[in-house]
Amino acid sequence: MKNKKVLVYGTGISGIAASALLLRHEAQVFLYDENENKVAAEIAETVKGLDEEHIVLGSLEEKFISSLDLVVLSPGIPLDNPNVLRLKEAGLPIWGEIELGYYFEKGRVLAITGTNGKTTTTALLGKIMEAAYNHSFVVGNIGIPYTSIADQTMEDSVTVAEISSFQLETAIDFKPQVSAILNITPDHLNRHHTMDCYVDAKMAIAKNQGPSEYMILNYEDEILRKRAQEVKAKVIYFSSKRRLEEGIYLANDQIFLKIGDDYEMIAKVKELQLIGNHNYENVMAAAAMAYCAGAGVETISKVVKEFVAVEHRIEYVDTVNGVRYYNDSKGTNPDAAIQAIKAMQWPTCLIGGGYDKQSEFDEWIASFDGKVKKLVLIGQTAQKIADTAEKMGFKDYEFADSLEEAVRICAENAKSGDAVLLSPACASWGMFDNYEQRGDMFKEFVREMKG
Ligand code: UMA
Repeated sequence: MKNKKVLVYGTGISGIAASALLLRHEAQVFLYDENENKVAAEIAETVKGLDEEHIVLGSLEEKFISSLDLVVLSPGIPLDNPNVLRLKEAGLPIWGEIELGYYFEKGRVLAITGTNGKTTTTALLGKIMEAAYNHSFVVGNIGIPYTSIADQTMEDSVTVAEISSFQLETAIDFKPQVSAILNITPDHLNRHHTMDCYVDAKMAIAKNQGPSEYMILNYEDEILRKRAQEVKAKVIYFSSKRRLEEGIYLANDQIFLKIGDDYEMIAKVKELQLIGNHNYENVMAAAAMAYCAGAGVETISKVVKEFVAVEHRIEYVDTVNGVRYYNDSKGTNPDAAIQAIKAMQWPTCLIGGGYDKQSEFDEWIASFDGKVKKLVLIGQTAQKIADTAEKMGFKDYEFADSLEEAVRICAENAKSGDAVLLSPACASWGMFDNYEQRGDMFKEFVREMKG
């Protein structure tokens, strides 16, 4: 990278970490953002060694483009963005931030993707690796850019990476020792345009793997079972519905691992702190990945039993006036939000709506199944969801102008013994910076009510 002139595209956490990494390796970095209202001096302060002259905002000049050697894209930038197309036409290599991290990787990588459950599975696998090996890292879509640690990796370190479909679009040589796709249901169709393109992006996690690597797949996901035929890695399945001849599966409320000569019971589900069938699938995927990466069954079994839910994913907040409040801000698509509704065992006031990713909400509303007594809608998709609710005969909805108002409406409608659930089925963008901020604000409003 020394003396290479690199354009780092996007000034979010990926762009900041990628720029710092490149500067440490003596590249000539230009950090770029399309948003011309950003303040160059403020951005420069986020990266050690980067001055204001190396921050580029707004449009990109042809002469400047032709002087570049490499482009590093943040995951939020679509490949059909007009600027990206210009950079490509200029013949520049376009690397994703993950690819740049991988370029500096010295150890092994275990990578997880899927529509839902990625963060929980990544966090759990990270804990197993921490218990099993001396040096491990947890990175990626979970909120820690790969490039922030990539040059600290060692020959004997293990990097556990949550990788989104956005990040996989720009993977080139990225090759995990063990990969996993947990499930695939429609999501991010505004970015990928078609379901086939979305599935292709996810499958790219295994494109460089060969017979010495492993891929863990959900046997109950028909798309994945079909696409497994094209995988060159050794495929190991998990299933929450049937006993498998080889793989990891749930039977009689116990998780069994049956791979090669090993046949072990990993845990009884009542020993786990995680609840819900989707979480048992996450545990099975993490356990299978850990096993294929060489961790011992005893360690796997111990850590999966100790592991507690991650923040913003069906996270219990508090009980106020007898009403339980749950934060599922990470429920950013209908399928994830359905899992949260399934986990509720009480009449529930639900807060939904947000950024429009062109999802359909029929199945989400069908999953209410008499359990949701009130739906409070916020954000760009509020009217679309209301129209779907009307179509499906669900009339107990109301609109709110802010999350705070939505929490207040729920509190007024919930009785002692009920639950209030923030599980929007939509991304947070437009109203919030990210889902963490949305979840944190929800928790703050709940705490204010409690006084
Ligand atoms: N920008 C442009 N042009 C565009 C779009 C964005 O210039 O067309 C600029 C914005 O002005 C902004 C910057 O790009 O300054 C933001 O870059 P980014 O959106 O890639 O955000 P980061 O802060 O770098 O965070 C990204 C991931 N964000 C997205 O994929 C949208 C984070 O995932 C991830 O945690 C982080 O990298 C570290 O790897 C978040 C996410 O929402 C959690 N992911 C989606 C999801 O989980 O559903 C995929």
